Amino acid sequence: MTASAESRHLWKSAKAHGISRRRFLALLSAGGAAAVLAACGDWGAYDKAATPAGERAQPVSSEDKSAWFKDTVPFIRHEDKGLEARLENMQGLITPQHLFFVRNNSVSMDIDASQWRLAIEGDAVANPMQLSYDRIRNLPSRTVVSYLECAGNHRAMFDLVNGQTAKGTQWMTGAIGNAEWTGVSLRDVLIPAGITDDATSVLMIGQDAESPEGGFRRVIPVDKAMHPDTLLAYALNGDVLPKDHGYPLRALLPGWVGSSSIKWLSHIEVSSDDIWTRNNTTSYVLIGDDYPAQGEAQGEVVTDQNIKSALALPWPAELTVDSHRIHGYAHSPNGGIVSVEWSDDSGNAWHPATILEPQVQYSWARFEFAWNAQSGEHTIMTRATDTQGNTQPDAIPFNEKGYLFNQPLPHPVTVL
Ligand SMILES: Nc1nc2c(c(=O)[nH]1)N[C@H]1C(S)=C(S)[C@@H](COP(=O)(O)O)O[C@H]1N2
Ligand SMILES: [Mo]
Repeated sequence: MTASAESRHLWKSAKAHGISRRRFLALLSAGGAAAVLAACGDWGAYDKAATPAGERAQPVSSEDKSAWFKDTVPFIRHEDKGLEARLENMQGLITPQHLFFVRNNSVSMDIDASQWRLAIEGDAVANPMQLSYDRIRNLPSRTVVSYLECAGNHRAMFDLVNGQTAKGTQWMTGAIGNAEWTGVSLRDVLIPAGITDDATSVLMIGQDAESPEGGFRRVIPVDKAMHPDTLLAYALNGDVLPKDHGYPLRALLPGWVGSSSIKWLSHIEVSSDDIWTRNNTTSYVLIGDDYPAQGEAQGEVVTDQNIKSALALPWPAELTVDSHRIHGYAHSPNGGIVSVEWSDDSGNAWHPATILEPQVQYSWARFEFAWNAQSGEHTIMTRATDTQGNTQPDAIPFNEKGYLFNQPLPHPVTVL
């Protein structure tokens, strides 16, 4: 078929499905033939007939119940807010789900996937729709390997290393994990929903409750939303996404602050305007003398993470007098890690560590080096550099909520 014959054919079927000429043109310009076909097909209709989305799922927590589903023994527990991973428990590149940290702003949700729907709406979609779990799992799938890190990972170091306490969960180095995520590209649902040319922001809302705004939420710019590796994930390391990590569906934004990877996702609002919510005005914003306000935010809105490295050792660590294989993890949102250096004399002399392959996509890198432990008190520091030449700075300015601490960490080690 020629292009014009094809579009005549498309228009005929759109008209037969009660779609106006105006809406047809909007669909076509936003998402091409795929968007028109989706609007004609039973795509929307199928799922719209079902139970409406957004019904409150049951929170797990009550006075006598735990806020988590998973066994909390392997973790450092921060009240009901966080299960911090111990990097020293991790043996390889991929973090198994039972060692993967959890960060909840309310509690883990228990959602019945057969009742659940993902609603896609807003003024910048021509064809709002609701998708069932089965429908989403039927779409073309995509897998990415990526680390996921809380913006507040290393927050305790503002106090421990720089002597100034930041507000929030005092995470050490374990608010991070590295996993294989499988789902669908967010763009593959936004296009059939008829995302329009003037779409600016995409707000994702989780089904957890109890904040004044409703479910936990984060707005992202349309470019990040349309990146093929921005996922709606239903699987973690080849298994069904665990409840603590957002079952049935979560967002996964490689390289971005963990808080943008919304768990128990139930609503996506596509808007032609900027959207300001708690999580881009007062939370996940760098607030401090060095950070000017941005839009309605009280400082600089945190988007991507920054380059860091940490040792897979308890803090403080105890070792015997011996030669040890010391290992750890380094990661950057801007591409692969090209070097990690270590120092055991407060950063006077730096020595190269070995970077271990593979570093797939947005994965973190493993590194290791041999260290000849002599009895006494020591600190070991590490410093990573990525393919773009970003490296960990000697000092970073304070911000009130303690995000993005990435100075080299002076890891205390006692050798007996
Ligand atoms: N719905 C919802 N999504 C959420 C959160 C939340 O509390 N509710 N926490 C966010 C934060 S702050 C982080 S760091 C990551 C943690 O993901 P994980 O618990 O799967 O490790 O989830 C994000 N997504
Ligand atoms: Mo977070």
